[in-house]
Amino acid sequence: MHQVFLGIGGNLGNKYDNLTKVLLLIENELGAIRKKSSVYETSPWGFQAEDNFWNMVVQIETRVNPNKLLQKIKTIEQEFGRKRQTGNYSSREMDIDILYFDDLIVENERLKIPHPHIHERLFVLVPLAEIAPELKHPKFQKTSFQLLESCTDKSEIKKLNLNKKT
Ligand code: PH2
Ligand code: MG
Ligand code: MG
Repeated sequence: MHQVFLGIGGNLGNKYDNLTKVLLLIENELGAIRKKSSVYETSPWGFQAEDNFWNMVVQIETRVNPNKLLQKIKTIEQEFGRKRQTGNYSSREMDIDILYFDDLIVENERLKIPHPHIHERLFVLVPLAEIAPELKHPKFQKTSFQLLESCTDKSEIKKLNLNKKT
């Protein structure tokens, strides 16, 4: 079994419904969810857009290899009407990124693990440090907490209280 951390999120459509649905699809298609962060509202990183993102990080346990996992992820993203754009970042209903896959390092045209931008993004580091503060980045040899401490991203990020009955 492989331990995988996924960063998920989107800024189009019904973000609550989309996250609910993607968690089900992840459980059904990829593997059991072991840990789940809170949901964070985050401003678009690296591009301009009207709509904020909802982001979270999950830890799953899976049997499939990295290439197969990527293939399955793309199929799930398409369920949300995701259109693949080349070039710059754009708004989207759902994005699922492989952050870590065990302590594997993979770098080829199709796939880069660990995800190359983890250390630069609060929308990844904050939820990641919430569920796995001591997890070590296999390339930088730094924990999520240490990466968060040295991150220079100043984007807005706000934890949502989705279960609060007020
Ligand atoms: N994803 C991107 C680019 N920018 N910004 C936020 N806040 N959240 C994202 O998930 C995100 C982003 C590329 O995948
Ligand atoms: Mg992404
Ligand atoms: Mg992606």
